[in-house]
Amino acid sequence: MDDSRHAGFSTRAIHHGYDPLSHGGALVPPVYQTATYAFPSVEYGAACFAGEAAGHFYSRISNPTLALLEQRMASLEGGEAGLALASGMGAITSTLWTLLRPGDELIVGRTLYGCTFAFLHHGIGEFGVKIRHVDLNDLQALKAAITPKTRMIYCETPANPTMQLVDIAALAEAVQGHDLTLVVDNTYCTPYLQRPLELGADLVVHSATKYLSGHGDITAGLVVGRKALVDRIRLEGLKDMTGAVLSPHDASLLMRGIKTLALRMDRHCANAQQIAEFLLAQPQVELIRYPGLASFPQHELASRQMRLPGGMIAFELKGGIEAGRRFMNALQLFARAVSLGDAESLAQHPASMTHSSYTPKERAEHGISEGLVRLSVGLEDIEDLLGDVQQALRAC
Ligand code: 4LM
Repeated sequence: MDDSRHAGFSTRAIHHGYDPLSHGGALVPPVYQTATYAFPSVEYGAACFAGEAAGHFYSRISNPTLALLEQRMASLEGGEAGLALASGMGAITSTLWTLLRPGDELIVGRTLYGCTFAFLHHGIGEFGVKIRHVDLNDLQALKAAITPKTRMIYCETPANPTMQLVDIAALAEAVQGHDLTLVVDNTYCTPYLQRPLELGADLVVHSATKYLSGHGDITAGLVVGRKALVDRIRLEGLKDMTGAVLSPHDASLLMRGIKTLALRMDRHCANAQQIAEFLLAQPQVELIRYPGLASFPQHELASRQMRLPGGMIAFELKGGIEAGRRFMNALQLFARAVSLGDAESLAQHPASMTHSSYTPKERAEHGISEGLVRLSVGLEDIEDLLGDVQQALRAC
């Protein structure tokens, strides 16, 4: 089934853009493991380089296996075009290096993944781009922060690791008419749970290392949005600046993961909801942030913006960082590991791991408490996961 544009989410995740009968009947798309491409003539090669012919000419720029992945992801996110890259950081840096210039201003959400924060403050921020953190749900503060030099607004929702949400539709409406690009990191949700482009964002970026691949065996990144923007990121950011190229073999593994995305996300969310409800009822728990709990401050927004509340939980124990350490060290089924979205359940400590690129003062300013524990709830049997959390809590 090649023309699956109007089919359902999972049908497109499995079939979009590929017809086995055009590939010798191969049910699974072939892996074009090639760096370069033979031209039928000098003139054709020159036309490819001039952008006048659509053919592939070097795999740093495009490759048929990646092109299929890009087309499929564009369909799932509801965007015109996609771009596959070697990691989430490859996607983020290629996008920002392309769209920002010295003197430009960038407004970002209050909290971001640690390496994104480091790239802003110690990377592009040192090349003349001014970074302002703003609570993007405070539209008055946002409007006050926008200047004629503001070229981009960038956020994560839910934010890693605080779980704070941004109302994407309200944000897009508030910045309408300004000459800027609204970029949303959709890693925590995937297009199965949330589609920022349909809510008014211009670009979506992903760490496809997480739920999209789903099996913890590759690093990958994606950008999706309007073709003109994505083409620029391909030809400037990826080709000339970062060179963060995804390997064709990893693109094939990523497409394999995406086929089961909806099934896996349903299970991640169902498991996380039960663990969150269990934790909420425990006397040792000081606070818990999970969008599926009625006590979550943005529960109504979560129900409106996300199909399901996701597989990530942030919580803190009454005993603070020491109790958190004891809890994590006592876990037997959850692995103590960074990353997220794998079949395996993972637990990590943002202050000393994923967000250690913030100084303690910066963590306090950006709402990341030292005792916060982050869970990426996997696909195991819920009874086993609850049993593990229960026995680890006894150690606190
Ligand atoms: C982690 N995260 O949190 P690559 N955007 C978001 C992320 O969470 C990440 C990236 C981008 C974690 C990695 C160790 C919201 C990463 C960066 O790791 O470059 O694919 O993605 O545990």
